[in-house]
Amino acid sequence: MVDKLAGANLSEADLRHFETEGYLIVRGLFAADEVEALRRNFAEMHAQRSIPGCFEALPIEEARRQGSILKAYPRMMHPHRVNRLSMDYMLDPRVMDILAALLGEEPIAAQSMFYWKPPGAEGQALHQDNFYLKVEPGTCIAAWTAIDDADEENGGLFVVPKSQHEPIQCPHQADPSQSFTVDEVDVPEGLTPMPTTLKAGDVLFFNGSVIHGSYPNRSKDRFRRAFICHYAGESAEKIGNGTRRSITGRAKSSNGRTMREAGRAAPNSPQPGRTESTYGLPVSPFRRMPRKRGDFQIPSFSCFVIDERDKHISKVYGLLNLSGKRQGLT
Ligand SMILES: O=C(O)CCC(=O)C(=O)O
Repeated sequence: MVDKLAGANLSEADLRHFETEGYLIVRGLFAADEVEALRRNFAEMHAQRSIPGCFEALPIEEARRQGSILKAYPRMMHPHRVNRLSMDYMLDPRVMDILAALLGEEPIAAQSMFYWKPPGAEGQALHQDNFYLKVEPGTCIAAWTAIDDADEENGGLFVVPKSQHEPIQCPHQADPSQSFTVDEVDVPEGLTPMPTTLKAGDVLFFNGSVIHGSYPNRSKDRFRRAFICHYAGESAEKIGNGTRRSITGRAKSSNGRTMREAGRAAPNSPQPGRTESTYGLPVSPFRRMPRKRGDFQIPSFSCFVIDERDKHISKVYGLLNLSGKRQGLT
């Protein structure tokens, strides 16, 4: 356990807000010159047009021809793996201290992303991050840093307060004219999506079960850039398809914490198409099912965990079909 408020510059009321509402906005965590450095940094990366494993951008005219400006400004995945500044901001002690307070333990960085969201771009339909990150036990926390002022007009983020207590839903098909991703979840009865209004440099933290998303950027000329990182507590046994063994030491922050990155595939976990793990244990057949739309079941809750003997075991928590019904438990 860490002392919840040590170093985080949060109040007891902030912690209570995060616990009861599922999110917390920290105003002005990053100064204008820091945000400007991030803007410049990502503009330089984007000017390269392609960084394997991170992004590949089409020329603007071709993106328009294909019907989505986002194809010229795709989200960048895991920029921290190829870019020092991204790593520095993902592990920034101000962010890590707040996460430690919110999690009640040391954070582990799981992934980073950069969103451009130019005028006219689609949004990202409502979803829950832990459906994808699969952190267990517990959940992940997102730190969503506004790189531009973000509001309803330019496609700022919506959160559904109090949805952190909701189960993880099986998504249905999103409207492709509104969302660049295909998944969408429902807003539970009695809860309401709330728009957030952020200034560049503000950071929105939210629980991995919180339903959130965004709508298209309806502005004429305002990009809505965001640097988004996801974290888990260090007691997590599983993140994505990785297990403890894939959580490797990566960096030390200026406050002396050992930071770890958990985003890569576990060296010991089975790769697609393989039928057994490196321990020779059988891989759940569900893992090898293609994830397809239609009447297909998706293996969203099948995963690998570590038992007390530190061996991988396959454990199927339950299959969900696309109407969101549980198909069975083993
Ligand atoms: O920034 C957005 O529009 C959506 C980002 C998001 O939902 C996420 O990172 O999980």
